[in-house]
Amino acid sequence: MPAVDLLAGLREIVGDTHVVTDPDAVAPYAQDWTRRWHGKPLAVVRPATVAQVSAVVRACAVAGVPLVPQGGNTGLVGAGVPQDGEVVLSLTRLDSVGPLDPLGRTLMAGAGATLAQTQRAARSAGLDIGLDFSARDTATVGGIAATNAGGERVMRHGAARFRIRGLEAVLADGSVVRRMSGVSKDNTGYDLVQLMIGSEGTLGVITAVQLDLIRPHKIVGTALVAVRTVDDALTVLRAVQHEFTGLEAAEFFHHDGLQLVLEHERLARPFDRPHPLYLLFDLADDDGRPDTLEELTELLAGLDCVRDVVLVSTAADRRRLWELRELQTEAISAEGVPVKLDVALPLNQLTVFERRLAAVVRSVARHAVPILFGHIAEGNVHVNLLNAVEEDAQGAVTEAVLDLVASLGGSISAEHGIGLANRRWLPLTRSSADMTAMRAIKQALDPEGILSPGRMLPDPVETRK
Ligand code: 2HG
Ligand code: ZN
Repeated sequence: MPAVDLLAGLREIVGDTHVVTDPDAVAPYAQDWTRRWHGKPLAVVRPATVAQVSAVVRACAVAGVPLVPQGGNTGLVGAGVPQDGEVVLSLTRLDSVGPLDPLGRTLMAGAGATLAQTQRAARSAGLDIGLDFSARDTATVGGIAATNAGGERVMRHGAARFRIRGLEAVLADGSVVRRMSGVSKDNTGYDLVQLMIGSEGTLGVITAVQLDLIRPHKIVGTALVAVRTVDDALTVLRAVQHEFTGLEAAEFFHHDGLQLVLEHERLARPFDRPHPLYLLFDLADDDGRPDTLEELTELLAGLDCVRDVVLVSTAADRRRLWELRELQTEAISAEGVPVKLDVALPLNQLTVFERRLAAVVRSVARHAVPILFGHIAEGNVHVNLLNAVEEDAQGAVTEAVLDLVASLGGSISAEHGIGLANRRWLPLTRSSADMTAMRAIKQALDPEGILSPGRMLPDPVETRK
């Protein structure tokens, strides 16, 4: 079918104004947040209901034109960015939130609802989503499900797949699967919900999500602890975990990243003098002990590896400390387009990784500046490399770092996904049996390759070198 016929068909389904082809209007959908991934889509289509999504998918399938689902476009691996000629299926108009079931502790949300909207809805009922990260005002729950997003609360509440009880998705032929009974025990056949989660738009278009709510603990204190090494940070973490049960989040960043945040965001320095590494954590009131903060102060004062501490308890002070961590992504992007890698190491290999990384990067990109930060409890390091995009044009820098990660038994994608950015390196940590099984699933659910082709799975002929 010629492109004009497809566009006419799409206009009939969603209305003229929601088939966008004007280049200026298309631009925000055609490029990712980091400015590294972009393409020229045939059109951006903005359906408002699952029936319209289904009809759009069917029309694209009949025309043989591939489509890429897109939520808030905050992804970092190019999974939701169009390649030339594709249709962008924007889900932001499916933004309903509710109903909330306080008894079964679930919250329904359309794929286009933002994380912040669902957080507000859950909190107004004294509950929470158990998921949080800095892109909360833009990232959508459909994208969060499609990428199995992680973030800052994973150590306590798990990644997205642990926080989602059910979902609705449109398959490649336009049919709709809906598993949203809310029943928390359900062993009825293959778990299509979990299969869709983390499939990055390659197996289906997620249109709605049923979130599994938690009863939040009150955060009594947030600490920023200055230490020298990652091992020191882990020592502090273990000591806190040994003494208290309510550790809610544990993050780390280095002095160079902090410096960028302070410069770009014009924030006040947390300590009088610089330190090599900072551990940031939230402590919740699980133990119900009246003197938790005093006990924590005493515990930290007794640890030799602690060089300095800021311990706060009010919401405003806590936010100020968290900004030092959460604004790293923006501060780095303000410096330039980074090569972004998102890896996880076994905790006992974190120090080795950090120690070897600089030399490994320097061997392929002499001018690269690595900025490391992340979620220390999961060994999740966000490796941001400034001044490295050119040397990475053929993937040399990425390959060097991911080889190191794989050799240390780590994961080459901890929470951002595979998308376009990492697909070449999937076989580094996935066996040929794994790859064959994954290809068979893709082939079974999307035989014509309509949904996000080329994302996640490398072409069979694509080799690493
Ligand atoms: C975070 O933890 C996000 O802030 C983004 O996962 C990480 O910018 C990054 O590399
Ligand atoms: Zn992260």
